[in-house]
Amino acid sequence: MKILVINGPNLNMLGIREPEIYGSATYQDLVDIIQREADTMGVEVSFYQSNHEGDLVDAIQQAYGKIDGIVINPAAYTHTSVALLDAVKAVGIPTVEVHISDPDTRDEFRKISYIRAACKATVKGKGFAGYLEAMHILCDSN
Ligand code: CA2
Repeated sequence: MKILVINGPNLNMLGIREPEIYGSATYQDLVDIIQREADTMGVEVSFYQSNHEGDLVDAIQQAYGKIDGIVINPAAYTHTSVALLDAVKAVGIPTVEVHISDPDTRDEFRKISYIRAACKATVKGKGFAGYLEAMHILCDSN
């Protein structure tokens, strides 16, 4: 089982600003936590982070035929991007949407998720543990 973990804009800044919302651990800490869980599960995991919508679309397309499941936190593009929705639909790879915070309890504009329609599940408001739950959802249904 091969899983690709995709993180969108500004998530490379984890631990640097807004610790009250996203915690004080860094993006590298997130990668390390996911890698450890993947090793325990016997899953092959790879990582991609970009601040650019088209690069995220490219990463999803490049996963076609190579990756069995995608865990994606599209960050702000959750609330704006039909392109990411279309990319996930196009490749047909089982995908789980993750949010560190719970966007539904924040600003009104965060209540919309375009990508959700193409995802098999959404995990939100569980911090970094949400990424691990997402990997388990993908593995359990594989
Ligand atoms: O809760 C999440 O994971 C979000 O996807 C994070 C996005 C936000 O736009 C979504 O509504 C919910 C923002 C990521 C920004 O990350 C930062 C990390 C550190 C400092 C500042 C921003």
